[in-house]
Amino acid sequence: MFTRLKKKIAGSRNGFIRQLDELFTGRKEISPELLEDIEEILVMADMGISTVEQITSRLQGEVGRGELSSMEALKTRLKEQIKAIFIESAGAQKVEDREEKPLVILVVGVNGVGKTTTIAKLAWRFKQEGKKVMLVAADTFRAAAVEQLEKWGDMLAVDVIRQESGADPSAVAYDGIEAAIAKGVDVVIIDTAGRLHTQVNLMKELEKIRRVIGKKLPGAPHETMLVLDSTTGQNALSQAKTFCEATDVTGIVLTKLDGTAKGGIVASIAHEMKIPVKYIGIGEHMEDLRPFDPDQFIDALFDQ
Ligand SMILES: Nc1nc2c(ncn2[C@@H]2O[C@H](COP(=O)(O)OP(=O)(O)O)[C@@H](O)[C@H]2O)c(=O)[nH]1
Ligand SMILES: [Mg+2]
Repeated sequence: MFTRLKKKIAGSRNGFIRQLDELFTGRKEISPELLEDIEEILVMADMGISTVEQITSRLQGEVGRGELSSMEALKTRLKEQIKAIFIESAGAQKVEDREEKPLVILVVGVNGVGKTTTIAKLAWRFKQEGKKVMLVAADTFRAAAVEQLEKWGDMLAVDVIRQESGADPSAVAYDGIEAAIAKGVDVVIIDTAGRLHTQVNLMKELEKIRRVIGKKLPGAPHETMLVLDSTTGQNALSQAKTFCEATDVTGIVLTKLDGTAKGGIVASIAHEMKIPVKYIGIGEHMEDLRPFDPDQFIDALFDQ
């Protein structure tokens, strides 16, 4: 599993991590210029300026106090600083460990980020754990979206609740919760359209879905997962801000980390949103959705 993760995020490892390594091997002393160069590489890797400033100012402090005497020590501290950012934003309960039944997961995010595929992968994970899963096609805006979810439902042998395209998403969500309760389902995953028309409309649509779900099953949705495409870089961050203002996001899924050399976006999102990154997507296979593990991720990134 670790080897596959390493292989899948090779883009970032051969990208900004290699640049850092070249910097560390090419320089003899820890100078202000070296710290500036590190800063530049991290910013270019989509880590975001405020995140990078936090990291380098801490490193600067340690250098100033004479606590970092070798390049190796500096590299280790850099790794630890990035890991600390992930850990600061984590802390929330794992989705898999939640005990609500049915556990209702609402999946939001703009078109094309990987919501529907992520839902299929989540369904596969829960099924592996022996749980009964149901999918709800509340992305009623495009007929193809409903068909795509149904196709996954067939492949995974999971029920999909749908209505005709153009139906009210909250009505489909309501049907879904009702069916899930009736059938004794363990996990319900709701796909949404996530049109970024206007902030107000997005908010209204998501709030209506939530309200309707909560009416049928108090406390639901238990998780609202925002899916972001890591290849869109800082754009993903601005989407995160929009969605977090519009609704109560409890976790983030960062997809397509196999398709970027700028894995720094994970740290940027974790640091600026203060919402845990719960899963990462590293490919098209079912096993390519992984619960986000900061230690493992950092090791896979830095270990050559
Ligand atoms: N390489 C890669 N592709 C992904 C990943 N997640 C999703 N995709 C692809 O992204 C495209 C859009 O996904 P889709 O689930 O339809 O996005 P949606 O519009 O948000 O529902 C599809 O071609 C997926 O196969 C990932 O982690 N890695
Ligand atoms: Mg979709």
